Amino acid sequence: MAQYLNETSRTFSEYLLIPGLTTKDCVPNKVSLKTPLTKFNKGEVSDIELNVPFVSAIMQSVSDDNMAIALAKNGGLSFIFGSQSIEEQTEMIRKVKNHKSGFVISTANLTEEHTLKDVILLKGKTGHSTIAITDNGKAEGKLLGIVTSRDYRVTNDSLDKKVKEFMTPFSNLVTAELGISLKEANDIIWEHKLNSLPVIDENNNFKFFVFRKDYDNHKDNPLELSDYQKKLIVGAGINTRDYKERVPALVEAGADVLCIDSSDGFSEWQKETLEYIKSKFGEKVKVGAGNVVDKEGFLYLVEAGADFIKVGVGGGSICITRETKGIGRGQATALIEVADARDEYFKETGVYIPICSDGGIAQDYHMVLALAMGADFLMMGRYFARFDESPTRKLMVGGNYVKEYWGEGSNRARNWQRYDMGDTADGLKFEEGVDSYVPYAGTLKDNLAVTVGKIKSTMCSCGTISIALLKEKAKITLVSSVSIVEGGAHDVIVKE
Ligand code: RVP
Repeated sequence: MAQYLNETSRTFSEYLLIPGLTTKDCVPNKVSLKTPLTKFNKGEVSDIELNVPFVSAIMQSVSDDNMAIALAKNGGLSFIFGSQSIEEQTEMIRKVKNHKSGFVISTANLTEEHTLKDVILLKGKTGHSTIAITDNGKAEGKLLGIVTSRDYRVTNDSLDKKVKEFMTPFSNLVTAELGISLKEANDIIWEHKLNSLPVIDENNNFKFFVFRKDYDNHKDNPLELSDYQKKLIVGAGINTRDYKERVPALVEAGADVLCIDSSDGFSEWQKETLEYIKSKFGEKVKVGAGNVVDKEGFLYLVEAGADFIKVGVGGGSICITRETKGIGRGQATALIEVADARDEYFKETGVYIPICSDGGIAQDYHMVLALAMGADFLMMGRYFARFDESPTRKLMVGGNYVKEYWGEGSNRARNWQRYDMGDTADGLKFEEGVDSYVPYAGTLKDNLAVTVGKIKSTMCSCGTISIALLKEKAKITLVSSVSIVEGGAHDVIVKE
């Protein structure tokens, strides 16, 4: 006979936190949101700790290299989507690992033999008015000069004039050597009244520009998540099909952590994938697994070697898995059970396996609830899709700016490996996700600052200044549908 669970499957909106004693030293600027990403033994710390407890979803419409750079600079981490070729995904990883704040790899480059017409066309195409002139016209060629709009007058000069006749030649340029810090580069820019400073290696090969206007944007990222070489930390999504080729390529490209991406992770495919990775690379390659929604699924993947476990089936904002397949569990209920299993496992073995609550965060306060219920960090798609840094188009719809956001199980993404049941060879049999818009919200940095501010304030109301304390001390209550009405503005006419 089927087993019936004596529970109602619940979601975050059905709970609230009860304030605890706020002591005088419990103020937002003392709150730490540091949290472990991968497993560790009692008394030790995780090899990777996030500075804010957020990771961006493994989705085409959310996590590319641009998002990964922005999020790592602000203390979180992106898992670059795996539903693309191995070459494309590794290229994105390389771009994140090679990123140096404030050091820009030039995308507008020409040779001396190009003409003023080429300069004007390139400026129109790229929007950049500073063009590097190199021996091969590429960003990594030998630097011969630069052209800026101060070097020519469109009204007077012939369009056929060669670049070498009007560029500022190398001999007249102030340059800096590779290895210089952003602060030192900025000092040179000010001292010589420059707008841009080319950085070159010992053979005069062009490496980067540092721009005057960028310094202020880049100097202030105190939460930046970087490795021992000061390179940004980045993750990558993988699947249970091509991992024998994909994983070595991602490791070689510098991915810091991997995650098997699946809507239903309680499977032998995941076990095999984990075992393969651990036997080939040992503990130096970190890999998360999921998604699961109960203790059984959690323990299965932990025993197979997972470094963290992702929780959630069917709760994503673009996800219709519950409607189409009838599988899933309320996100809060799933999380509470898995967190309990994680704590029990820790008590028995001394090994702490971080868990990630994935999907279904619709309000900022849901984030604190998820952390209080035991999540170590949260994966979000909709939240990040709204920002400038997400890879999708920004459009005007019905008088408002929106950004596109589509599920990995939608026809648009066609990520069949994520929904693979072992026999799917050539595509999705049915959709498990939708194609949608989300309201455009501006920059990641600005939005994250507000969200983090709210979380810290709630944590202080609960009398806690760390995520570990929040988990230990939080008092959580169920709310009735009537009291949910009481929680919003009610019985007043709200002014527009
Ligand atoms: P949300 O943050 O609520 O937008 O949810 C994002 C999560 O939804 C992802 O991390 C993933 O687990 C899930 N997802 C992604 N695509 C789909 C789908 O097409 N059904 N679901």
